[in-house]
Amino acid sequence: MNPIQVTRSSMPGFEEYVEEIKDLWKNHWLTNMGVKHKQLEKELLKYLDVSNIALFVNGHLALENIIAAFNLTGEVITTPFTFASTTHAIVRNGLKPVFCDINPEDYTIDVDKLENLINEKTSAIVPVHVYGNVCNVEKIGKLAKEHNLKVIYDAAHAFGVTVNGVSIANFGDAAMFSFHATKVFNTIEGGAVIFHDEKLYKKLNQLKNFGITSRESVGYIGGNAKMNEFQAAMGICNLRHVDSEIAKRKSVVERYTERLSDIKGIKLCKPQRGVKRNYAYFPVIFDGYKLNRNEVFEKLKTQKIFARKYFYPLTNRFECYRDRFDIGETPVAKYISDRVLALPLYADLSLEDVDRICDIILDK
Ligand code: T4K
Repeated sequence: MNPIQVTRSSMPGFEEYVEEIKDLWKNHWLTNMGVKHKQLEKELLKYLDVSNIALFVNGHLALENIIAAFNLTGEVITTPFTFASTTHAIVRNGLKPVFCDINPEDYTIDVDKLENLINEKTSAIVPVHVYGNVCNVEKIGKLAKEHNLKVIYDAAHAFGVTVNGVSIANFGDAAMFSFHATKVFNTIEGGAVIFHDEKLYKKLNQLKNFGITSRESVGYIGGNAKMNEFQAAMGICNLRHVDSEIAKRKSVVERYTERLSDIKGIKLCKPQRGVKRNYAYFPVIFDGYKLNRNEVFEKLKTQKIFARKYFYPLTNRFECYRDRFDIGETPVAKYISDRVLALPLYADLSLEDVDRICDIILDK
């Protein structure tokens, strides 16, 4: 049996990609906001139904740069149930992360615990649409308005998600998407920031290009975070197929749901009302099941099936943060992180393989 990894990159046909990159041999323009970059920007604005976008070499630097662009100070409230990137992006901007717990239903920030963490030093909230589950955008928006805070969503997992017909990208002051190889939509490595204030376009493009503001002036201490033309070309191709890839993921998720629902000790995420999903991840909680999360993980591994403990450990347990910040009490996040397993999910995962994975979990 071939190994099954937690995910597998979606790719266009080889010929399709080769056709897309052919022009690059004509103009020899490979990076620094070239024609493919411009084309992808335009197509993504349309696909995501938004007004402003800046592309980046990866999602992490997209997040770091949008945080930098807002000139935030002091404390930023976020959740620890996420990939390292979210917390690192805050800390690498010289800001202090303040950890809010998550809610036990969809694992996004617990809005009932959020307000207590806001003080005079708070400048922003960075909530995570984890697994593509949508945060309580209304309540977060209301609190942010009352306390004059910026909201930057880590929407790394949420490409293509809509809420009551509105693109998830439209909420908050900005939203970051990851276009990493493991995501629903990929540009190999890549990412983007969607934002409301159109003045940010120029600044973000300068920040990602060493802070260069004109031929002979450098206005910001920027880095290099530009998406190159080969990445953009991959994005142009993958965007043509993303809806059918999401549809294929949907049938994988439906099969898992059919097989694993109503089993004592196994909990699945419930679909959220009004949300059009992208089926990015399939997290399962093992709580009181005959095998615990680690046992299921190991059992699958013996059959060369590599599920992943997304997200364990919590970022507020990372050794690099120990003794540096108040890691806070986030008991629900800890509870979920100790019990969650992301099962393999990708467009081309066959339903036979889904059945095999379920049979192993269910001891059939
Ligand atoms: N915020 C959140 C909430 C995120 O989850 C992430 C990234 C970010 C921010 C930052 O965005 P980026 O800067 O990455 O754009 C993976 C991804 O590398 C990472 O993008 C992702 N989150 C995270 C949840 O998962 P690892 O360490 O698990 O990756 P790795 O190399 O173990 O790959 C996992 C599986 O994916 C492999 O077993 C097979 C498959 N795979 C992997 C690669 C690299 C492919 O099929 N093709 C590939 O090219 O982090």
